[in-house]
Amino acid sequence: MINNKLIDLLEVKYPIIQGGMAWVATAELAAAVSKAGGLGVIGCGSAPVEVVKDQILKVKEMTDKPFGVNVMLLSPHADDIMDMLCKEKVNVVTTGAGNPGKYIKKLKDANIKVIPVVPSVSLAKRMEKNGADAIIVEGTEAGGHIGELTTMTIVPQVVDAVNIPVIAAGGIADGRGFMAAMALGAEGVQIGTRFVCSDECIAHKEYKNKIVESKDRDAIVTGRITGHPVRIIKNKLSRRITNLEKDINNKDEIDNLTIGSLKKAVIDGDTETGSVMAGQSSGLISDIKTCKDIIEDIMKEASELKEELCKF
Ligand code: TUI
Repeated sequence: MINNKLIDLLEVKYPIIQGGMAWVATAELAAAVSKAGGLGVIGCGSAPVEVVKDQILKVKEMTDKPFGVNVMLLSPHADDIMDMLCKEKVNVVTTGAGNPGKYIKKLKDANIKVIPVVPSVSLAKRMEKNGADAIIVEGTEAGGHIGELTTMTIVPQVVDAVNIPVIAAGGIADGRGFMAAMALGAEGVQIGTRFVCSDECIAHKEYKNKIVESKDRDAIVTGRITGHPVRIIKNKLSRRITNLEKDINNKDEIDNLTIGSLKKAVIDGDTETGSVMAGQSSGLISDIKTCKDIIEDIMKEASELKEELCKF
């Protein structure tokens, strides 16, 4: 691919960034994606600094390719993790669930590329002003903690509003989604859920199966009343939360129900009372394959589509 700003910025073969999903995006997944030519990303979630550092060392042992770390800004360890990342000189930091403004200068001084995930035009503009190298714009189709706007509408608005490269996220799982994102003006994509259903992902097989088996309307949103909307696959937990959401006084009970629920699903394989975070693209995913096959199939489908679309 020629003239792609994201490929130049990240020094990767393909403009595909893997989502930094808590518990799921371990060293194994990040290394596999980076080896396959994308940008693998370790997801910190709420893990303490030593755990994240171990994961970084593990990826460095597995590959010389560039990789990134996603810092979830609601984590109590975010400050310490940022300091450690500057020392470890990772290539890229992506952030989620908050405004990373106060960390950008320190990361840039350590020669780290900073790519915040944002759900809106205003935050994208602020991040560009603060020195971000690129922006991941995540639509509400994504899994986990989400914003309100769709990928289709927010990506082109951010493309028009900033001059740094824009990466589209939310709902992208195949070559069609990739090409749609490029048509909206993105320089690349971030993909999460499709990579959960990979051989290298350490998530429990029941977690992967739950995504593979899910259909178009199964990835629903819980937690709107708590102010932390989270997209998960429908199950016993989601039904319980949906019921509790009928009464605003149940806010604390809902928050308590979600603590530890992601680990329960990802690690223990309890996909009924655990939280199976996944995006709307779950309905598009019907198999588990290697990260290399995922990436190469996306790029092959995209390049075939390019020929098709040139007819118009
Ligand atoms: O961060 C994500 N996805 C996540 S984080 C996560 S862990 C978690 N679990 C339960 C509750 C909360 C978090 C699971 N999935 N995606 C990136 C993302 N960032 N989506 C939306 C945002 C975001 C939201 C508000 C980014 C910035 C922001 O700024 C608000 C402000 O401070 O101005």
